[in-house]
Amino acid sequence: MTEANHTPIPELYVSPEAAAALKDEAGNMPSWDLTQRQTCDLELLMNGGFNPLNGFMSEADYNGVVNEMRLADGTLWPMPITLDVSEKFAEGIEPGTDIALRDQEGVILAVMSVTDKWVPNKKLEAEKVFGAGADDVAHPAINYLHNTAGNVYLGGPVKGLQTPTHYDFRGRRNTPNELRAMFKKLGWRKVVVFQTRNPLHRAHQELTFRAAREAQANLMIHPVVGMTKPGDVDHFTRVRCYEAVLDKYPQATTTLSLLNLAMRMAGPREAVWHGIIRRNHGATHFIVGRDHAGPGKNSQGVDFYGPYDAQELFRKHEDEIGVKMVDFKHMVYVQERAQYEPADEIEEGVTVLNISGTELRRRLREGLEIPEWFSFPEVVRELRRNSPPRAQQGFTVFFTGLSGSGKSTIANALMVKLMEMGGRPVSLLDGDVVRKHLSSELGFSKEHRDINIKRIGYVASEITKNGGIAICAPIAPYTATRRAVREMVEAGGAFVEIHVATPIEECERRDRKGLYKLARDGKIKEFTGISDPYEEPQAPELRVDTTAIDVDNAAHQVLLKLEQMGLIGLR
Ligand code: PPS
Repeated sequence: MTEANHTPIPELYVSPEAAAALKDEAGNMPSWDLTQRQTCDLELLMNGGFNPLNGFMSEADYNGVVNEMRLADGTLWPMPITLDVSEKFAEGIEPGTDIALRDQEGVILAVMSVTDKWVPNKKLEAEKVFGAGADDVAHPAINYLHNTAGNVYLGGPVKGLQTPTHYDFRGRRNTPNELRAMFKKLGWRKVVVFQTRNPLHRAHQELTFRAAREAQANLMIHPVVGMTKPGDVDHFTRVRCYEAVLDKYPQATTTLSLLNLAMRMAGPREAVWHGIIRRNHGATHFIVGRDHAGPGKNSQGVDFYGPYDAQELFRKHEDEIGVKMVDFKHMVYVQERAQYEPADEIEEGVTVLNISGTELRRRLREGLEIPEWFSFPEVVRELRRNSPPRAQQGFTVFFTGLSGSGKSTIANALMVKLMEMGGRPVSLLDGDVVRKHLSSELGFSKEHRDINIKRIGYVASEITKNGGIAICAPIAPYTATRRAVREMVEAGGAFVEIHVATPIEECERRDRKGLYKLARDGKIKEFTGISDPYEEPQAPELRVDTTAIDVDNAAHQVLLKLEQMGLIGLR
């Protein structure tokens, strides 16, 4: 186990001739469009990363894995690798059917010969595999189970036709056999692997370097770039950071390779799974911390698994996993000695410095200093580029309120004021204008209003993500739809909801467009506030009522709010 195994591992790819023939046949097979997670799983099935699996799991393997962490033949395997499909697709599929598996662009990657079809007990799967709080969709894998995964699982062996295409960092992506061959060529007999889904800072560099030195082994930084925890730093930024840190290691004994794994955040079970995957990639040692691959906080704000010990489960199965566990030492910076040391080896009375993940994010957000003892300047530069201070990030101002409440007028005034300040491009998505250009075929039913608002939200989120300011001014009468837009936008910047709370009596008294009269006369149906609902926002960032204040004043209140949130700097 402590000597690397350089023998090639079985892959599921068929010969190029067989692939060409299967591709022709596949045109007549039922075809399944893989989800992003399934595409990641398929890649590792095909290239041997999930060896000994030869396809998506059968029902017997699945039951064994969920209940005992073992395949039906007794082999240790902690994670269900299943092909979930919709009930509709499953209707026509029986054991014996071959199905074509396609990526998101429709390219046929593999053919699966279905042997099993069953309806899983998702609740049980969530409980057994992902632990406490089986219905809590704050856990990314439980969320996938309940909100993305189809209700039927199909299992069967897979024949690989083609590897999924990656356009980014191609030189850094390696299959298990490529790594085995490389280790053989370099004469690397011991390889310590470090798994991560975060940028590397000095503490990680110290810990990995130390781990490799203690094991007298070479080191492979093996970050996950498939799917990690929602909210993580994107892999493009991370890989640029890893490449920068690579220079800080001895070149002859350290390498970096990217793993296109879809993580599940399953703590101890995940650690064991990662170990098996790394064994397949030619590792002899694997760095594991007590809280390896943790899912973080549940929807009550409490840690999902509480304090847990992934090392314990790993150690118990070390022989079967086939790689040796190396302790993830918690490294801290000792100011007096100006160096990193393992926290459990430090005597009392010295000054220990540390910056938590939350504190790092705050400093990045607010453009504050990040000291050199904490991270490398190259890494900090990349992170700052990815997460500029708030006053340089994009954001959306979303006005909502009744027809005639003053949304468009304030929005226009705000746009002009922001343009006067300069610095960021501003786009106005006014209700009437959007309905002319983006939503001209839509009416005012609940369904159509929702489509209209989601379109506005999508455009606003794109503008926000790219550093611009989007000002939206639709009625947007439904709370749930406004929440959906908020979520979309917040993935790329701030969302500022302004309720223009001018009472209906005042809106009707003004009746600028004469619409209230028409609505009262029954000439316009489903008119908001008269014959259609308006659900008031419960906690908008700001509420303004234009009954008693003028437009300029209202727009200025919005500016003050933006300033308070750190989104603009008033001169
Ligand atoms: S929604 O509910 O957010 O999709 O509405 P929105 O896109 O903002 O469009 C509202 C403008 O359309 C005019 N209008 C109506 N409003 C409400 N209900 C009905 N039935 C209706 N029919 C036409 C009205 O001029 C709204 O403009 P504003 O600027 O809000 O006065």
